[in-house]
Amino acid sequence: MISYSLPSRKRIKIVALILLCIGFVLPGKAQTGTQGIIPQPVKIKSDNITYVFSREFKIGLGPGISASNVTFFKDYIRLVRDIHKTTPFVNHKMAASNLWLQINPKRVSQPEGYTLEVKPHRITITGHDEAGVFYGLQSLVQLLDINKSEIAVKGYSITDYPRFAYRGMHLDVSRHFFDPQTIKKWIDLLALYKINTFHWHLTDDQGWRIEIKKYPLLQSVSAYRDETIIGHKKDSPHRFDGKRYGGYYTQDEVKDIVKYATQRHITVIPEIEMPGHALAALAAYPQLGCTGGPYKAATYWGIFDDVYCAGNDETFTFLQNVMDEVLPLFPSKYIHIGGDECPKTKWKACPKCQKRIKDEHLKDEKELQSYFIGRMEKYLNSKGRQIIGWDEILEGGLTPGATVMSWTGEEGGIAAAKQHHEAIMTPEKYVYLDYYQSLYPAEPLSGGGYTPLGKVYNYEPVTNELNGEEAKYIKGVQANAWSEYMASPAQAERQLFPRMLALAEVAWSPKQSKNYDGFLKRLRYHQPLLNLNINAAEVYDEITDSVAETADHQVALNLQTTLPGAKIFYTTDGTDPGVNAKEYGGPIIVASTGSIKAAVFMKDKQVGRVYEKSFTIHQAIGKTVTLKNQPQGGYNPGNTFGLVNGVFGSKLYNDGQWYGFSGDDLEAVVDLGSMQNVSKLGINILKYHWQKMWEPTLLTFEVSADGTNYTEVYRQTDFPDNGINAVRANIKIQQARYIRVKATNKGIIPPGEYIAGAKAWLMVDEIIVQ
Ligand code: TNX
Repeated sequence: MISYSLPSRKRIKIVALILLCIGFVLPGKAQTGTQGIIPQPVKIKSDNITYVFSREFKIGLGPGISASNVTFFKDYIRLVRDIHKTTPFVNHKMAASNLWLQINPKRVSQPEGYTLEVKPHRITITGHDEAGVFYGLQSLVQLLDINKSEIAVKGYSITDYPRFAYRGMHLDVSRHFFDPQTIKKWIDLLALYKINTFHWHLTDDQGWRIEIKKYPLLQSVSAYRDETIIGHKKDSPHRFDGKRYGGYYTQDEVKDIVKYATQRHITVIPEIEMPGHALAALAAYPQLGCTGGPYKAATYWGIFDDVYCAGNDETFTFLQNVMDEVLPLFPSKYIHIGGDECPKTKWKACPKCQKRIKDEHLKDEKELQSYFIGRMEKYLNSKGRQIIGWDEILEGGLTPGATVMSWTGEEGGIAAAKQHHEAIMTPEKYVYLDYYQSLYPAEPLSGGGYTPLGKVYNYEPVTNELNGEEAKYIKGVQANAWSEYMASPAQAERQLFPRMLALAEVAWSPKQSKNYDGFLKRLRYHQPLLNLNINAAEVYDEITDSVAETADHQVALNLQTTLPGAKIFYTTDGTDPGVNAKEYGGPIIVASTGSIKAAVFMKDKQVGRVYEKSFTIHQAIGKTVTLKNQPQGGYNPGNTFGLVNGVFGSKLYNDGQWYGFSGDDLEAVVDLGSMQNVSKLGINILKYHWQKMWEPTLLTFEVSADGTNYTEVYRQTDFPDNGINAVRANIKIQQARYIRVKATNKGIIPPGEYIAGAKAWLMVDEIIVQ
């Protein structure tokens, strides 16, 4: 029986035809050759023999190996086999087998490890355990040469085992729902790349997605929202599609998916969010919120003040009853209880929560969060399970057996490991697959950050801040797929693949064998994504750039492509570049205002899309800038040149151009180096209240001859545009050497606004002097 998740040959042919017709060269895809394995094995040797698959291909299963291990392999062979349709036949005798599978923990000592030997007469996989045998098969799938009329595989000798025991992939099904068939298709992909944990984010503000029989309103009310925001949450005013949206997995569907995953050596960890991200549940059971409601499942993305009431015992009864139905469906040792992004505003004003703080002798609302998590942990421990929570469970103290999933940075994981708690590294900066993978303007709408393939690939989960003993508590690594901007399986696949393959290599391969160019070489030859009809993004070889300062303080644009042997051609006159344009041969000095367009070419054919960057060249370019307060977090480009480099931060706000000050003011002084005529001053201010980015309450420009005595020449208090506010002040022409820009941060986000009470970000870029 062929699994329905594999696409038909016809669809593959159509995909191949479309790829041929769109006229781009998809590097490697049309070529034959050694694909290599992703993730890179510990040891791999090849020789000159070739094993050709016979018509009656027989797979032999040694003792202890269940036939379910070969299901995917058999389906894949059937899918790609050109000349005949016979399904491989399974037996139990080595002598009668073309492919022999066996378990031998003495020969392979590492759990989940395997050896794979391709000899002229037989292929043999020896696993430490069944998982090892299974992973050997996944490697074999990736080595198959299917470009000829028969399937063949070169002679290989492989020894392989994982670096980390926990190799995870997360999927949010609350913001967007993916049907069981799609989930199974992706589970096949996880298995193919040796990821062994599927973290299933089942509940959130925008929808509750698992059937709980005791609480039928979770199905009829919480599983649906009235409508869904259109576009990015930062856009204002919010626009909606007016369409009711929802769905949930029945317990039978959940069981079926867990079984499907288990057969592929994948543990499914369910996440039931608490105490925050709970709006969908509160919509059905408003008595579980501090104010009693009414509540509605959220129709846009973000953080919401209404959370489970921590003072109400009924909340715990509800969550325990939910767990009583969840636990039998998921045999995993770990249960994820969320714990992230729980605003404390409602708890502060809630008499029940305040009484709980008093009765339990807690210091504050942070400790109340810790009490909440601890109470649920005790319950789950009594049922033989351990909890995992996002790093905010460190607030108010870690509960005894908690494993920390470190997402806001690496600090949470480091802190947990130092306290000898297990940690799983999932820092958003490196492994969030909802973030942009390309900064090209044509890139589909994504979350707020920038995590291109190379950044995911080069992430190192064990930081040198940990000593050898502490490092053992880093159990592994996971990539997260939050689905706000993944409305369809095709959109999700474009975000997940190939970045998930990079994560797989981080999780499995030895640290010393990691090599991004080597990974890309294997990726470009990689057949399975194409064969399995995965809508993988092909943008990784497109141009990336950096804007640098030359020794004489000019602006230099560096362009790169990771495609070996490719050339970059560019223009400065606004036309699209062809092979007759200028060939890029090193930094382009940008001396005048205008835009540079460029594209990658391989043997005279364009690869990917056209790159474009605009420059505004003005008097402050490359001049010394002194900042009173330093920019912070993801909005600290690490130098001041970006403020005077001629490149403006874009609406994406993730392009490394913006300087962000959380709660702090901007005070910048530009030294022009000499007295100069000045007639126009400018700055860009980014205002996205739904992204906590606020305009200043006051902006002033001042000029000075000596850097001590300043004269104010301009002030502005209104910044009406949602998005980029381009401040351009024409001033009375005068001589000055120093320009001072002051912008007063909004401070604390006011009541009634999104994330009221938090510090506002003041976002600025490019100080323009003309
Ligand atoms: C933060 S990561 C969240 C999610 C969002 C995500 C978007 C985490 C534990 N919480 O609720 O979907 O950012 O990137």
